[in-house]
Amino acid sequence: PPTIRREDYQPFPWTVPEVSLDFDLGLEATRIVSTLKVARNPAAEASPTIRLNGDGLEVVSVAIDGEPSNGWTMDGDDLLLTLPGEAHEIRIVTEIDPSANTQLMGLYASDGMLCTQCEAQGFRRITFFPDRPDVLSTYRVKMHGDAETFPVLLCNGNLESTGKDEDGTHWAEWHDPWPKPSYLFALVAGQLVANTDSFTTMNGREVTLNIYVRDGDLDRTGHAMESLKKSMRWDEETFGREYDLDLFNIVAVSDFNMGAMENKGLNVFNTKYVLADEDTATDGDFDGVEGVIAHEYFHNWSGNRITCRDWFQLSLKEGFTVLRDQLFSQDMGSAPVKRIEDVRVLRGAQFPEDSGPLAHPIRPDSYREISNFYTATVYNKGAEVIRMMRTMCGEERFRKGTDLYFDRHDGEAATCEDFVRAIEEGAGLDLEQFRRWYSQAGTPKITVRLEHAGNTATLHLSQDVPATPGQPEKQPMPIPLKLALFDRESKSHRGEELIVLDSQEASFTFEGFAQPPVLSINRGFSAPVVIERDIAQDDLVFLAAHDDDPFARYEALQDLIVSHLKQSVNGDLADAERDSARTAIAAAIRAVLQDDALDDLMRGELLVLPSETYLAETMAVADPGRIHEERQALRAAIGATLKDDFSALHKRASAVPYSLQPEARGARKVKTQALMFLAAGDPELGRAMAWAQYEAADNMTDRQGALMVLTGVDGIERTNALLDFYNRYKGNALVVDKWFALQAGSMHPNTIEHVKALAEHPDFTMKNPNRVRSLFMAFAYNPHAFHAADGEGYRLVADVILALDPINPQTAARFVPQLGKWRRMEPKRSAMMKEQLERIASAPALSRDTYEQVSRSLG
Ligand code: B3K
Ligand code: ZN
Repeated sequence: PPTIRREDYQPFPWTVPEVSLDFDLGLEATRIVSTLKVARNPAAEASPTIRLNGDGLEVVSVAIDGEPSNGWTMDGDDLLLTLPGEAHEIRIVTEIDPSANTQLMGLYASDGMLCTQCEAQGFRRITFFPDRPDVLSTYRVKMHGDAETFPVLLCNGNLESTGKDEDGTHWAEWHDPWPKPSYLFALVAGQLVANTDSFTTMNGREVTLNIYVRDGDLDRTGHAMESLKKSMRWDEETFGREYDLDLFNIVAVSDFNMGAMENKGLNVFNTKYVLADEDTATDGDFDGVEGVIAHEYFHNWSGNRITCRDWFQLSLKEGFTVLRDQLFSQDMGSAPVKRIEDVRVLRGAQFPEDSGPLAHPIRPDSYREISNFYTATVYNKGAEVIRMMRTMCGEERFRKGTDLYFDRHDGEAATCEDFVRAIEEGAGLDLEQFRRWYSQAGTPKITVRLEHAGNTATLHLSQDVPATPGQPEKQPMPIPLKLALFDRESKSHRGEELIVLDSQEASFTFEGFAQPPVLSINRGFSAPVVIERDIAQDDLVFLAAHDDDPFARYEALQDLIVSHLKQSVNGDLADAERDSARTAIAAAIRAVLQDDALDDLMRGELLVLPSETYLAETMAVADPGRIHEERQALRAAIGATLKDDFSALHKRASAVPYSLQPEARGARKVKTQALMFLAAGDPELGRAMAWAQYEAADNMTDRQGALMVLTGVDGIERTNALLDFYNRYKGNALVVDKWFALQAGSMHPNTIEHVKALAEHPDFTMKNPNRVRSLFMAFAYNPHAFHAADGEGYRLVADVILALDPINPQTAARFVPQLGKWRRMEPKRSAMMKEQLERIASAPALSRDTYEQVSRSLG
């Protein structure tokens, strides 16, 4: 497959101001009549040929200006037409079989209904079209279908008319007044019911809101609706963005490749991010719904009103929209806790990407399959890059920058450069050198040393941006670092400062310190970098107890644990040293348990041990087996030492009745964490308490937490709880997904056998992405199981990739990065991982998606 390059961008020679689509809907056969008004694009080099992209389509007929035409040719999957004049009307008929569409791109059947997914290049699987984001058109769509099979007919924009035909069919005509690229087109047809509400915008316009679901799911849509209304209000208040249609529809579908899709006026969602109630959804699931509803809604401005010129600019809409949804969630709940969670995601998913064979800048330079670039780098690092701009200029000036961006580029297909320039001018911020964050991949590593002499503290900083594929040499990046210098006696500091390290090395002096201060740096995670600090264990203990920046406090405790685990994994510790480090860590955790100034949500964050994946990431070459052993041993040691403290915590938290208020949510969070430590420190006690929590649970958070602990240990409680859970929830797909995921993500030593058995379970299917993810993604991201010493985990994941690739290449390719980590593993595992990649590479007829990921991983 050819490589597409950013520098080759050319505007499309034709404009398509108006599109009209006529759908004759059927699950097995849908006929589409597409009428395009096209005109020469004055801003592009003239060409008499128009290329209309297709993917697996056959032409039924073509007419130009009302006359049937045979003057077309195919170039691969694309349709080429020669047009003599300045403006023409093209009419094309295609017919497709949605029920055979297992890729879930384009128009497909899900659970008896029809729905679409067009981003990035799905529209070309419906009809021939210039399927690129810089061709903007207004759409008029007429949908016809059987009234019983498809009672509800939805499309983008406004419903203009409906009618019935004699033969039991009916129709609806929709018009979307806002010009949009084809990737934002959507339709849905099926048996659906709606939760209907309304929202009055800042200018007093009444918007009808509908959340469409399957009959029976309606009573689980309340949280999604509340989240939508909060998002609409927040975007008005925080970014001045008002909704721009009289109707906003959301539809939940159970077969979906990702979380959700921001189609204009008709967001299509994975049921996982719509349906929630206390019996079936955890607190984390509630947050997921709120965050994704917000994300898709915010795209209406950052994505739809202003879209991307080409797919290299994806972070323009995704990075910015992730930042917007993060800020929203910070405002809706606990800001520090949300920040810690977001950093954990970045470190768990993006740092490994940035340090491996698939590393790419947030604005990539080339791709073969764009679906492979919907990555943690484009999304989450993209959000961090814009967050740094906001940190450097402050909230108010940042808002001036975004106002200018929205104002200047409304209705356009823009670039990342357009965004940077608008922030630069609107906020009055020099971003000349900062643009390197868009072009250079790799996580900068900052080495930090604090020197003290006389009354002066001197901070020595240096940065190193590691080489990444295609980028051997790097320029220094501007790194905004928030810091504070603590006085040891008073345990306070003189105020937070922001410094920007913009050269390879720099020193900063601070006067008036008679005693050496304790340095707190990268507070709030002000830059997405790795900090290597030369700091004494006692100082980390000090910061873990006294830092007033919640993120920095969390970080100090993490650093304390990470540096200990790195040493013990390397076998660098004598028994006495290990004991003393464990004692120090347990003491720091006890301080967290006893600190009355902390709320439980934050306490819960502080209690999360660094993940095995993150630990592996901090080592040049990782031995996942050793990491697992040492981390588990530390958990057991802490659990044993603090048995009484954790038992008391569990008891206190268990007395808090269920609600969605922060206190109750915090209680549930620490309750399950206490169980995890107890189960490691005293398995018998942990098992008994987990079983009791399972039985007493009146909500999914407690029930799932207890079951998670039980699946990790042997015993009759494990069997009974798994059986009970399945029987209680069978038929509820989202909860059955949890049942699969808990077992696949388990700490149990036989997880791999369990996963193989579950793949034969009657409820398992490769056709449903949620189910595939719940079993196999959970497994692939369960380090101790995936990295089994005999290589069986690698074989299993390679088998999954090969079996899934012909069915759903997009989802299959998402498994490849785990095997792609082979270069960072100890030699035995490394060789086995590489062997599996080679086995996949040699398979015939790989999809473009999987082929690209495997070849980059081996390259
Ligand atoms: N924009 C979509 C992602 C589409 C992914 C296509 N492979 C959802 C989102 O980011 O909001
Ligand atoms: Zn998005």
